[in-house]
Amino acid sequence: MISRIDLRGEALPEGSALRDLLPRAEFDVEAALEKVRPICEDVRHHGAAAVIDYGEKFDGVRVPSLRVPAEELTRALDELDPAVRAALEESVRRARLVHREQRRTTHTTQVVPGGTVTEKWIPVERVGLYVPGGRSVYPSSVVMNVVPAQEAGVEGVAVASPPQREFGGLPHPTILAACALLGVDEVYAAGGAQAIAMFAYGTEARGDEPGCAPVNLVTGPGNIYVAAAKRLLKGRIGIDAEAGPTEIAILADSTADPVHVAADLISQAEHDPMAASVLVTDSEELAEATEAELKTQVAASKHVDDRIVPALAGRQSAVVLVRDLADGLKVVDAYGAEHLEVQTADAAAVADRVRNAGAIFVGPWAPVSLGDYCAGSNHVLPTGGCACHSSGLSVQSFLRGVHIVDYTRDALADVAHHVVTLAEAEDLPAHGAAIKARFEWKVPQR
Ligand code: HSO
Ligand code: ZN
Repeated sequence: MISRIDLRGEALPEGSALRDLLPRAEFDVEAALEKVRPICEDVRHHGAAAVIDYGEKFDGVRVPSLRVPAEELTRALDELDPAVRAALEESVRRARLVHREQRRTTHTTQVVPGGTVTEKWIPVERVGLYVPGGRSVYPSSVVMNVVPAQEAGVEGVAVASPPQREFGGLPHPTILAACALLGVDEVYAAGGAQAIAMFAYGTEARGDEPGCAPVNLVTGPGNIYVAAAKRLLKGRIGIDAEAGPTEIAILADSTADPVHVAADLISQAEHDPMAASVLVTDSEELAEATEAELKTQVAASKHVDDRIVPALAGRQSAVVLVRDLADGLKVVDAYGAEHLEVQTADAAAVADRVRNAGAIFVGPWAPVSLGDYCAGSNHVLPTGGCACHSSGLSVQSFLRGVHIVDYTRDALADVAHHVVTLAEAEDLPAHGAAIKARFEWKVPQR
């Protein structure tokens, strides 16, 4: 059901050579670009009408209005299963605790007497949060997008999620309920590339229905067309990341429990036939026990044929055997998983040695499922190896750091000669002149 890669033979190669030995899903955003380009252009020129037409084409339902009426949000929250509501409230509470503490504070550095640089963190004015529909209806993703935006102090928060035919063209009721729970009242029944284009270009008001004002930043996971639209519109809007299929890597030794390891590998395979589940271990016994356990647990799972089996059997998933944990660490660093579990002896110390992962889950009692819902951490994380250079969604994603430069006459005079020298070295004499003009066209001598 899951393939094996045996790296115990010789010394591990470095860098990209090692990466090439490891499994990874193909997620060819480039190929989807040509498909989404005309969609984005249509939305740019025809606004809401184009978004509605594409919704009819791709989601199979023509929405009466893009903007979800306020009473539908209230109704969805009223009708939400009380147990789901309580769980979402706990998820929100924990996420707020963590995200509130991420808020960076304004800091002033006195560079020289009379010369300061203050770094001020200013929230983005207006954001569009994308929440997928279809196979993945995740109210938890509403929480993971909205909480950091709110904790950052973003004033304009709009959510878009695909219209669902069985709900009369509204987004899924649990998505609406989660928005209502979080106090988000601007929700659009729009999905795919057309939703991202709607956020980027805005749409006009139609009759009583208000338009969608353009946003500055779009965040949230989505399918390949959402990723392609983000890539296409990046620049006009800011984006968080181009989310690919979900990934779990588990670094485990002989102390790990194969029942837990198998359950956790299946837990992310359940998302998507393209999801990746990778076990990296120095223990052949654990590898064998996990493979046997996978068979038993998969047989007792839901979503088996459409997601779990193709995900585990796909070339993106594998059991990777390594000589020792040091090699295991090299492998997980080269892979840069979205989620990495460390299930080894002294797991905290081993986890501390990891460089590349979107989020790290330490020991037997911190499975990825906990992080997906109720750890307090964020579950919108870098995929496809992007953990080597990017972070998951956080309050920081919604803030911009602005430098405020404040110098007195004396402080400028002290450094004027250096500025003029560098300006001349770069053949930019007007830069130097902007300094000299303040001192009777002379460079102050200090
Ligand atoms: N594991 C997914 C997030 C998710 N899981 C939502 C359950 N619901 C990507 O991090
Ligand atoms: Zn998940």
